[in-house]
Amino acid sequence: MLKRPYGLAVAQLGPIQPQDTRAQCVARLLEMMREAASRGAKLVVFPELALTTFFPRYWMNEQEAEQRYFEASMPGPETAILFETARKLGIGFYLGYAELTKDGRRFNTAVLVDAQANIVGRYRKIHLPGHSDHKPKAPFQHLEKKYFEVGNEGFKVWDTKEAKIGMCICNDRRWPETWRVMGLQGAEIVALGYNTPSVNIHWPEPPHLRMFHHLLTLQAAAYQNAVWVAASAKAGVEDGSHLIGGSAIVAPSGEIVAQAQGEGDEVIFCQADLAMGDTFKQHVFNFAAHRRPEHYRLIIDRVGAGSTMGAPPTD
Ligand code: ING
Repeated sequence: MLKRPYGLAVAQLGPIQPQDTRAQCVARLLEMMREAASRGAKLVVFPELALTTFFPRYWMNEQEAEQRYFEASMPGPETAILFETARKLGIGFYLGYAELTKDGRRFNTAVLVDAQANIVGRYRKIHLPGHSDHKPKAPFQHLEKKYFEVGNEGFKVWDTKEAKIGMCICNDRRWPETWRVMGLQGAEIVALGYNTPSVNIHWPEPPHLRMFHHLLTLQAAAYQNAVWVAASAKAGVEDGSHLIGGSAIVAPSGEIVAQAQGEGDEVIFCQADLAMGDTFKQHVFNFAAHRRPEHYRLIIDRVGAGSTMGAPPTD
């Protein structure tokens, strides 16, 4: 018997083509939201930038990007139906999208919406990968550093009715600090979306490593912070560019308990027991009992790897 059952769903999106409209995309999200609710999910996690094609692969000026790919309000005219349907179904959701703020700032953002369709939390992506310059020789660009500002609201955890939920986005998952900051706030579930190209434009990385590193980071993070992880891909071939699938739900044990089978629209589900996280937090990852921050200073004080080498013992 599960002590603290929590129905957790991930809705993986297949490709969104540049010519696809937001309405077409929202219709796909709604269909998966309904399936998630029918399977008993309390939360369904959608991908990063879930309303449009992964536009950072294109070079354009910021104004054109804003006009075509950013949301000036959330909910907006085309996304309100997501909130209304969530309230009717009694299901919460995580949605990633390109945020244009009232004062004209641009972030790669996700919102956490509760079962009454209230936005309980917002996260703005902090680890922006890629570059801001035009690389005409590259097969495609990765211009998140051009189109988005670094998130200015930190990594937070929100105390929803049944679980403490944190959020991050895509590249954030590769950095242990992301997870530890949420672990130190008592996160029980971390939701994230991602768009991960299978081709590396910087060096000839073997494609199988993309999936390996994706799952490795989720499993390590889940275990080392005793959290449930729900990770949702936008997957498949968008305008000729392939994005990995591999949407997954990972338990605090580090074990993958559900994983997408394909690269299309697909809902995966797990009746999670949040009590598993409690067990790991009480024992092996009892932060208060075992962590020694007095020896961790370099993690805060230093950005890049430095050259201060250790000296041999003197006694
Ligand atoms: N995408 C990729 C990600 O971090 C990437 C970019 C892939 C960077 C592999 C480094 C290595 O999954 C986004 N959107 O961050």
